[in-house]
Amino acid sequence: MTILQKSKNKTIAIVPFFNEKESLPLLTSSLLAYVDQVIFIDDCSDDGGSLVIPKSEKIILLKNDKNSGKGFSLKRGFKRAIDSGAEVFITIDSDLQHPPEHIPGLLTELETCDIVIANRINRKTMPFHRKLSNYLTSKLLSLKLGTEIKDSQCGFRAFRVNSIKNISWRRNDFLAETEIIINAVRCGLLVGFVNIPTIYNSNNSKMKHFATTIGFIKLILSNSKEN
Ligand SMILES: Nc1nc2c(ncn2[C@@H]2O[C@H](COP(=O)(O)OP(=O)(O)OP(=O)(O)O)[C@@H](O)[C@H]2O)c(=O)[nH]1
Ligand SMILES: [Mg+2]
Repeated sequence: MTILQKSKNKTIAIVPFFNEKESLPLLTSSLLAYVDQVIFIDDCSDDGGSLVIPKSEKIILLKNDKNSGKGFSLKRGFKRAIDSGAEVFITIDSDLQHPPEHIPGLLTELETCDIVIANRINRKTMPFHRKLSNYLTSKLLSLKLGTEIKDSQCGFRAFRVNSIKNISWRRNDFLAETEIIINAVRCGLLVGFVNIPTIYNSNNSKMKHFATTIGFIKLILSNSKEN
């Protein structure tokens, strides 16, 4: 597949964002080289981020009434993408940590899987607490599910719509991305991984690190069938 060649299936990128005004123009133009449409979900940003998103028939902008979390925004994005006839979704963070030029690689891997998650390698630039959190939660999740989950927290993912459309999740925050993996694997879906570089170009993380890591661990250790 050449770099600008798109998947033959209708592919929609789903981009939840909160206060990412600086990143959105470059992200938008890069994404449109690889996908048919982009759905942005503005989670009540107060930096005017929605205003820098270009108006185009290839762009859908949804706005939450109040800050409702990444998991809630992903739910809205998934629903809208299904309604728009997507056959493949790409989820990608809006802070330029996930290079869109890796989308063709994710789509190639998706030919033999239901979900593909980008696996950040060479994590030298990742802050120590993020490295530790990612390492611990990925190891614990792999043990729980009996299959290797190389990067449980990475939000750069590709999904086959037919496989994922019946997978639901309860969390509305960052934990949703872990819950999606648990529910998908328990439903027999196949998860693949594609290596991408680790990019930390600024220190603007919005995650409450300690509380979120404890939340990930509690979710993974929970025995509830719904988790
Ligand atoms: N919808 C929504 N998205 C959010 C919220 N907070 C952050 N995001 C988005 O979720 C993505 C990831 O947020 P980050 O804070 O960078 O979290 P992360 O990438 O897991 O953490 P780092 O490794 O520290 O960068 C970014 O695209 C954010 O804009 C929120 O409250 N609601
Ligand atoms: Mg980030």
